[in-house]
Amino acid sequence: MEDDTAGTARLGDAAADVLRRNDLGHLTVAAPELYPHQWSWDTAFIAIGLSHLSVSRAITEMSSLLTAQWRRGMIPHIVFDTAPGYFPGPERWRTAVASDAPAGVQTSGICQPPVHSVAVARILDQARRRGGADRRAAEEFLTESLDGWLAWHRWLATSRDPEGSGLVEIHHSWESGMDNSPRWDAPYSRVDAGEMEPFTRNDTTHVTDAAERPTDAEYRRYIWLVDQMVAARYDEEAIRRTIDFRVADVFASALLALSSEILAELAAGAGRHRDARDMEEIAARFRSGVIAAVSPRSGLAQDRDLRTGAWLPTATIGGFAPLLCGGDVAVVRRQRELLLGPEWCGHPDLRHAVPPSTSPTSPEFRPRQYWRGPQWPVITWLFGWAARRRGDEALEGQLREESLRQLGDLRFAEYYEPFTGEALGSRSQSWTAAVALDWLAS
Ligand code: 2M8
Repeated sequence: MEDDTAGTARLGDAAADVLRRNDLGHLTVAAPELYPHQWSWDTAFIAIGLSHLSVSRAITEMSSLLTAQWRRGMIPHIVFDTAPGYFPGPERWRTAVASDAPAGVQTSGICQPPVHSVAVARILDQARRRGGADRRAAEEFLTESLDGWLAWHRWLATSRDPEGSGLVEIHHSWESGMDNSPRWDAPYSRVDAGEMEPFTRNDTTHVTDAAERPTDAEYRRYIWLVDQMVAARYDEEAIRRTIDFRVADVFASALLALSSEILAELAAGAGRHRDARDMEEIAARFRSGVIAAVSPRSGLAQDRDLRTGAWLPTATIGGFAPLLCGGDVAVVRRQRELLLGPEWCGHPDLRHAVPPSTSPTSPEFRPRQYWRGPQWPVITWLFGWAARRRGDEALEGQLREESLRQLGDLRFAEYYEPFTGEALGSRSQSWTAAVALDWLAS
């Protein structure tokens, strides 16, 4: 058997190679065929990986994303490159109807979870460790980009939580990043996609088995919602009045709390104390919102369907939101036990003890289907990183070790079948390679 050092070097080289191959110079595509553009939250993870290869390239990645920021602060979920073939492309998003879409760049009209300040902080750490020109470049980048990140968080905290509930409202499951998770089944059951302009999906042609992707019925609803947002000219108030999908997303809320806490530290470090206080307030509000959403029965945090007021109790990885943002010691302790227990990472049939996207004991669990059961290396990383930040090195160590074993297949899959360890979805997925690099460096 190969010794550890050789295995580690091989994994690091292969991961770096994926990022190089997916690099268009100013941005890294999320995956070579399936996702030939820049995605918002992928970018943050990719930049973390890149920071181990080149601080300046990591900065370019984040800067490119910021050039696509909408004027009121939203960071769009896709920044389109010129590659054809992804659906829905700019012609369906029609963002020119919006009053605040940026000029000179084509984007989608929705957002994704806010993890960007995690990347900015990580780049800064790396750069400070290296010193010299890297350090200067990263500090300059922070000064230049800070207003953009602050505007993004303020937009989420106002436009997406106008009533101050402490939970982020989403208008499409693509905004959650966990597109077809069973988290959204109940709200989607109330989305009745009517007459619409016809469309052709491309995604299913880029995976071995179309069943690894969302169904056609799900896609009809996805596109229906896009069309509804276009009809509302991407005006947030009009969208809230007219759209068929309005859900409070507990996972995105936890990420906003965590990222705002980090952004507060970054702002304070840059001498921007008023902004730092604002970010601390946002962090506190969303942390409370997440903790208030925890079901005392299951111990998991719940999303909420804002059209009916119903809490959504499905047992998915989204329920572990408090492990990301903290806020209640007893809740975090119970969640840690749950995560390592037999319904999750400790399930006896798992090939690798990392969190599945849906509990294998849940009736909604599907081991091969996208966000309905497979394990996502990027999500494992997120929980490991948050554990370490909380001082829980034991949990981080365990997730890191198991994740590195999973990534040892060198496929850098988008997701993995939890029982067999089979690579599924796209291969050479950028964020998977990026987290491999970061695990190796930590
Ligand atoms: C997946 O989502 C896109 C739509 O945004 C798609 O299926 O076409 C999700 O896994 C999402 O979280 C991810 O950011 C994106 C690119 O990796 O792919």
